[in-house]
Amino acid sequence: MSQSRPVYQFNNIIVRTPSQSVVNGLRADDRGNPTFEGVKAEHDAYIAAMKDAGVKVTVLPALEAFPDSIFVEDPALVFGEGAILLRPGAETRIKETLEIEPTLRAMFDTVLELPAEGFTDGGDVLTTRESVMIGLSARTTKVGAEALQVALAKLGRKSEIVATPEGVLHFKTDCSLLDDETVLSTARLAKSGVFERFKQVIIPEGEEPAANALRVNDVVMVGSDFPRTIEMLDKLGYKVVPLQTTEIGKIDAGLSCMSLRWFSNTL
Ligand code: CIR
Repeated sequence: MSQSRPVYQFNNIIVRTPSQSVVNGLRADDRGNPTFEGVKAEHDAYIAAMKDAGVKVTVLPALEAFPDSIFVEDPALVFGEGAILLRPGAETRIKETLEIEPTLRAMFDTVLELPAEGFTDGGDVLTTRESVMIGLSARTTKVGAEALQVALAKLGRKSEIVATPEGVLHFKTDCSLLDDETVLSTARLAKSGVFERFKQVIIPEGEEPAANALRVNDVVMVGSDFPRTIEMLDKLGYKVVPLQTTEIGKIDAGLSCMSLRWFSNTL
């Protein structure tokens, strides 16, 4: 289904306050624990930037039992037309879905569930104007991705299953949309040919984590630790909002992970 409004236009987001346990969040390589205060400061700045970008922010309470629950993007997928409850592929995260479910049922008329087999993390899902791209990864299995395709079809969304580069946590770890026609991607992901129908802006070598940027309305939020990416996007005419991601970066997270975003006609 193609929509009339730009895919990056949002007026609603859900975020979750970080728990003290966030310092124990999952990570592939240990570069030391993030500090709670640092994560909280980065999260607070993110919420402020979202409000500045014109979205209504619903803030859910911290969940001490779930260190990674600040990353609300992974247990669900939301659109104006409905929400889908996902099945995160990390054992410590799968029950985050049950925690976010009541909020989604209260906010959306349609909430779809996936069958209890296979796994899908929201971090592997890139919503584009023409289709929803689902990246296979260590967190998203083929069975999970196919089940998600069935749910997406019920919401009238076309989808496609694509590959995530080896060793990369999520599909969106390595890419984000800059606008309806343009994708920001690492060279390693672009090389797979997955973005041939898009204009592609390639991340400067050495700044790969900057690929998880986030276009919200008029602005592109980008990690402030990535000056060459910021300069490149600025020169291309994007209105860049640098946000610190140093602490959440230690637990393999970027900017898309911290919110569920949608456009509601009934705001
Ligand atoms: C995890 O490994 O699940 C978290 N430490 C990071 C999740 C990042 N989420 C995302 O990219 N959507």
